[in-house]
Amino acid sequence: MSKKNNANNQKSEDLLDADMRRRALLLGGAGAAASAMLAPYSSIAQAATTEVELPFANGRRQLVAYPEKRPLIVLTSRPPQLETPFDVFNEGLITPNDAFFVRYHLSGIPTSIDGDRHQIKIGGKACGRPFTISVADLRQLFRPAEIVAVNQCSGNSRGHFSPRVTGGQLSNGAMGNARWVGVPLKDVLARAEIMDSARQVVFNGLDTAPFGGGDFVKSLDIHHAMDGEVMLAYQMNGSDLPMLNGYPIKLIVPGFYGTYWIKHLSDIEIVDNTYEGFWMKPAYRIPDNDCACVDPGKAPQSTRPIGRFVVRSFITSLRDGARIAAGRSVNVRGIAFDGGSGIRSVAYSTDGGLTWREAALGRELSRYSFREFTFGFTPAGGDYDLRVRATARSGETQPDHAKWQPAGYMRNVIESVRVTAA
Ligand SMILES: Nc1nc2c(c(=O)[nH]1)N[C@H]1C(S)=C(S)[C@@H](COP(=O)(O)O)O[C@H]1N2
Ligand SMILES: [Mo]
Repeated sequence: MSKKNNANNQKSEDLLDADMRRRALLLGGAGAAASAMLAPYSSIAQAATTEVELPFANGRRQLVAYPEKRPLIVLTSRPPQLETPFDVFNEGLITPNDAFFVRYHLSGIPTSIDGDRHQIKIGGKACGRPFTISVADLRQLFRPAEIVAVNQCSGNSRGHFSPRVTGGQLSNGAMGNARWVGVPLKDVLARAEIMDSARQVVFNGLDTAPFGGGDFVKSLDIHHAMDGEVMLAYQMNGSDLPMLNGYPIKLIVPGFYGTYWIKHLSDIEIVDNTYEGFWMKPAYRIPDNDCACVDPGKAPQSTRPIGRFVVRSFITSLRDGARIAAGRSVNVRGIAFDGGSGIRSVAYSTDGGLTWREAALGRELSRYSFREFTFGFTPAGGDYDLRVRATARSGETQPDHAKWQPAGYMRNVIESVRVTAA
């Protein structure tokens, strides 16, 4: 399970280690692991430790520890789709690598990658100078950039949709906040002699569809790809990326839904058209109107690709249904984030939204990060419906009533945490 060891093949392990040592010398002792290895499927899923009940129908899930992961909530095992238990978000603003959610679409996921030697191919019709670059070269030849940013699945919280929609029935744990280190995509593409005709950049990773169907391929407009923030990350929270989160290279698209954050990135194509492969169209599209929503049960008239996060906030220190002590002050904390304008304010209500006051905000790690908020209140006794409503610097705020769309993306209704004081 370690990124260096293949327990099944001592010989190749020896060769690999020798090779790694040699590379470590040549590269001046860079400590990064040179390869990664996951066990075969048969041994991936260890015995389930516990079960959890997510708060919607058919919400019973197993907690299973996958390689490099603590026990996480299993949505599907093939391909692996793992959700972060919500308590983790109260541990700190950064989501630990071993607790970070996992989402794949195709079951042909890589289980062994020689990290430093892994190559990314850059080409496409609107690329004047195609080339390949290794991860080692990315580390060596470019100035590293760093950003703290939330990755969130488009379908995070889909299981709470009413009326319900098809797709992975996730609660609120398909998100996480990490410190990413890598190379701005702009700096890499500066070597590609991009032609004036360039319209989009298309990204593919190593995973495949063994039973047919297309690769998971996504695209960004050329100006977005070149904005200096989109990044090829080789580090997550100070370590190599976990295999299941895209080792050795993941595309970071701050403020945009996770679908664009291609894992095990292997191909970049600069193209002169709008790429419309399956995962850009018809998949991952939203109603093309201001609210990205339709009346429940209706189909949108026209659609556009999903883009930036809508603003959200969550109380993390109290669970729905919690019992607290009457007459004693409680300190409530939580997190808020949006698609990159940053959080301007968080209001809270202890009476189900009748009256609101301002919560205190913590330090801003970045405009793309989880932002902490806190407030105190002293319950007299009885039932309390606690709500928080974040407002972004863009002016966007959270709706009182959940918006609906058939794919179950972009949920951001004001959440309610009901507690009883006695
Ligand atoms: N190669 C590859 N990259 C991918 C995907 C995938 O299926 N294959 N899924 C995307 C989706 S929809 C999400 S939400 C994020 C999840 O990132 P994580 O698994 O590192 O949390 O990966 C994205 N990148
Ligand atoms: Mo996703």
